[in-house]
Amino acid sequence: MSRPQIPEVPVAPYPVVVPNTRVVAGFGRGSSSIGIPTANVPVEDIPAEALRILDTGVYFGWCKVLRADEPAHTELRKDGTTEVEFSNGEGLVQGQDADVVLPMVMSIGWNPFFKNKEKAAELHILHKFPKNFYGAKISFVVLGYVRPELSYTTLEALIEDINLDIASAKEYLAKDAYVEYKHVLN
Ligand code: ADP
Ligand code: RBF
Ligand code: MG
Repeated sequence: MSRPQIPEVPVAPYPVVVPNTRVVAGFGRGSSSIGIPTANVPVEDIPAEALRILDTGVYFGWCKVLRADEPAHTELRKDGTTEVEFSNGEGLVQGQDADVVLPMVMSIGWNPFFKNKEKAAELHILHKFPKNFYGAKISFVVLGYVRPELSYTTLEALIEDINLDIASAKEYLAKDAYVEYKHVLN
């Protein structure tokens, strides 16, 4: 696929800010089948105006995870198969993993490769976390569009494209004009 050119500076309609949403459980495939974990956020939590701009596709920007002051508990996945431990971000280090602005790539859509029946919004954060943080709060700012969501003939092809998305995000988020928007989350 030829990839759309990403502008040197963020241009309208970006930045799109989505404050104070929550990390929920998806199907659990990100880590297990792809090796790329994604923090899923409820699509219903994304304001309608933001969702109009963030049509389906792959995006990049900054995010911030905040520990939620709630007791740890388990929740059943939406498909009812497994229980997920909601630690709410307990165990994340303040200023290192939590309450710090981190780079991310994001996918919004129907995950055509997996033929999902529900729209998902998920962020892969370019950071090594010490543990899962289901139930934590998360805010993010989207600064640009990378490509449309696609179906693939193989899992390897999907992974290869996600790795190219990550490389693009790293390249553009290193530029001053993109770094400037980190403050939006402070
Ligand atoms: P699910 O389908 O439930 O979202 P994933 O396999 O995508 O399952 O795993 C997602 C979880 O992994 C996230 O909710 C988060 O708690 C954790 N996680 C660990 N590292 C990362 C990371 N770098 N980016 C996003 N989520 C991460
Ligand atoms: N899924 C697709 O079916 N097609 C895609 O083009 C696609 N692109 C993605 C790009 C990024 C940066 C990320 C993080 C995920 C993408 N996914 C895509 C979603 C992937 O299928 C999903 O993360 C797993 O199903 C786990 O939830
Ligand atoms: Mg996920």
